[in-house]
Amino acid sequence: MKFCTGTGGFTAASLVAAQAIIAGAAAPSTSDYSAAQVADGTAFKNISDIASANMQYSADACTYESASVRAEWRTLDEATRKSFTDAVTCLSTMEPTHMKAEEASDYPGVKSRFDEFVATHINYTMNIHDTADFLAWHRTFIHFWEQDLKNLCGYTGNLPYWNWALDADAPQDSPLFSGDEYSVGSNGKYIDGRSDTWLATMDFSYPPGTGGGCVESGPFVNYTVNLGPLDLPNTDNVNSSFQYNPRCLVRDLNPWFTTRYNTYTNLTETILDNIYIEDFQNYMQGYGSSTNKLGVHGGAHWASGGSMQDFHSSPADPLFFLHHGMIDYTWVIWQNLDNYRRIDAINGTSTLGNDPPSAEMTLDDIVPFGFVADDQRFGDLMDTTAGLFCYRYE
Ligand SMILES: [Cu+2]
Repeated sequence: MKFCTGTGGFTAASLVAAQAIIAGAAAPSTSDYSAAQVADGTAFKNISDIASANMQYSADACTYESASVRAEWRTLDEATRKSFTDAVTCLSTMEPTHMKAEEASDYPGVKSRFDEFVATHINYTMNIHDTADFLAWHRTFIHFWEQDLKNLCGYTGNLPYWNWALDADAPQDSPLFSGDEYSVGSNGKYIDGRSDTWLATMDFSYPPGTGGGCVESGPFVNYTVNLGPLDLPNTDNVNSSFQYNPRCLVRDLNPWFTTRYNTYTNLTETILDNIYIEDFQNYMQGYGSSTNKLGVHGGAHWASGGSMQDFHSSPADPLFFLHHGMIDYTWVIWQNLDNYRRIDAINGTSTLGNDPPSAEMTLDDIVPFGFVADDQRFGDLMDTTAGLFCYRYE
């Protein structure tokens, strides 16, 4: 077990650790740490350790010890990284498993098992973002993808995640995108001479990133994206949701976004400064704030470029699943800093921005997974060490 305790030397943090494991004690807040500890990742490491310690007190069939461990990409050995990307390629070249023959004409762009995930996300986009089940739906979506990598493609590891805070200064220099055979594929080929992009929905312009073209080297150099884009600025979007539009995988890693939205300060404040689920989920997605317009969730989507910027078809880039691993990890920490109050905390309806208006969701609602898997009861998706799930992060 690679669970390590803090490096020591910060008494405030050890004090917090001692308090948080007492049932019902308040979760730590930013004021328990210095600004330097928040900015350099020390506070994040500490709250991750506290959340892990708290998880050891739950006594389900799935225990802390038996839970599978999801680790950050760069900590995996080379063989595990390679077997992961090989399994992704397997999924993207495998026939669909859930779409019925008579449905194929309605989903012309669904050519693979991987595409069934993309199509399902496209189908439910307006019911899984800025809704009560944003976090739970995406947790479950990446879980089923991880299960397919294992069960259909022989992957023996666990879903890795991308801690973008480690790369916030310069994501283009991240080891994830080195482009060697143990990376998640390179950045896109650099395209010169591009101008700033006006994002009307966000009311800001952003500069071009460090790539912009097709992924040039590494595992996904021959990968084909079949679906989308539906809502990219400056791009020919498809005319219908499931249109067949085969093309290369595009990336455009852009520090303009990560330096604003994906630093350790952004990440740690997301967890510590939002006590209520409605505030936590809004802050993470950038809703309801004029200063945090994208949140850590939107920030890393926009910072990646290509399909990852497309609201509907973003799972077309395998990087989506590593990013959403980090989003889920962030939620796991938030939940387990005060698990008595937070494991089952939900708030909101089932429509984006409650438009059109819909009923407040409850834990008894059924959450749909389309071509991915059977529909699930919302309340069964809240705890990563119960029901469908038995995993934790380190
Ligand atoms: Cu999504």
